[in-house]
Amino acid sequence: MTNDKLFLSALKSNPVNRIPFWYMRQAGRYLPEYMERRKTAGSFLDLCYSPDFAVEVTLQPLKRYQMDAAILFSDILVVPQALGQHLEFRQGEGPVLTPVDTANKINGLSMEGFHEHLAPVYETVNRLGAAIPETTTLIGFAGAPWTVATYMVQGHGSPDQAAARSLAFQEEDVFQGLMDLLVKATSEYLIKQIEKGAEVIQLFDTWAGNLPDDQFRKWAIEPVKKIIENIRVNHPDIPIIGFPRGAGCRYPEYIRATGVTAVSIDTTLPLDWVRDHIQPLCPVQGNLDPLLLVAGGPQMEKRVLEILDCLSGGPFIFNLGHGIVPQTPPEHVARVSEIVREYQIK
Ligand code: 1CP
Repeated sequence: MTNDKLFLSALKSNPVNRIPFWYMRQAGRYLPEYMERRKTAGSFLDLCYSPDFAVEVTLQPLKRYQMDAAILFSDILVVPQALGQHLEFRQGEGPVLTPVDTANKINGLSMEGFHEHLAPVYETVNRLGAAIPETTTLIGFAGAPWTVATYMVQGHGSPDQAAARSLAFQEEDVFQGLMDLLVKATSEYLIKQIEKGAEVIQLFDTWAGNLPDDQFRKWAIEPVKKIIENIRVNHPDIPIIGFPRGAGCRYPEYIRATGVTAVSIDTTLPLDWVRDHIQPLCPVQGNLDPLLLVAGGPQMEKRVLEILDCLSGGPFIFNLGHGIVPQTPPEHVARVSEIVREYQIK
């Protein structure tokens, strides 16, 4: 055993005496204290850009469940906003942006004022380093360019990301221009987070799974590979977790080609396949279905143990296969946390 924090040990494939855990979207609407703070802050974006509130909200789940990692409270869409795109979060509707779907509109985006706009986020990261418990690891994050672009081009979330996929097919050069800008912006954004104290980075590619394989290489693998190269120039050892959600059998190619340190796996991957084909390549994080966390009871508990039994023999971090949903009962999060904390590695 080393003196490393548990989560960092698992990311280095070092031995651990229990399985570290945290949950995607661990801060947010399922917590009454979050809803209370959002009300007084004004809006979701007001929370993201207020270091006082963002620190408080990041810490809320840790106080209840003592996860091994804290994730910066922010959103992947602050990056397009910092590039000059209009963004709002409407109650019950999710994010709404003014679509950038032509060469002209994409050329209207710029990095001028980018870091000034994001200064409150950097300040939050800086303060979190001192605010989290000593054994907890601080995760910084960004959306991967493909996923961020799907919102930028369409102007809102969509089940099929049709606007971005169409633009990429019909006007590849224009779309490439947007992706190049996102690679540059995201690299700089993450490097600043690391300089301010983020100890691990996670890149969320929520919509990677919808790309055909040639497009997956071009828009999910290539940009992430470049971002990782840019980060590693000055931060060669920073652990970077990739989450190419829905990538299925393309996970091994993604791991080899991008150079990620570890992957977060979604709910669809068979556990024994992950053990045999992914864990030999890198540490794995995942993958309880967030809707089982809503359901609770014996079904949830049985699955938590199945995941632990199958994956705890290799480098593993317990997590969900996607983010916590608002209707999740906090007691179920408490129960899963207890099971994982008490689990004896065989
Ligand atoms: O209070 C509210 O109403 C806002 C709800 C909310 C929260 C709590 C949104 C709006 N974003 C967040 C925080 C957030 N988002 C975090 C930090 C907190 C944590 O993880 O504990 C992170 C890492 C994200 C990342 C994010 N935002 C992703 C990637 C991961 C994923 O969940 O797939 C995506 C796709 C977004 C966009 C987004 N932001 C918010 C919503 C409702 C959405 C999704 C819209 C859609 O479904 O298309």
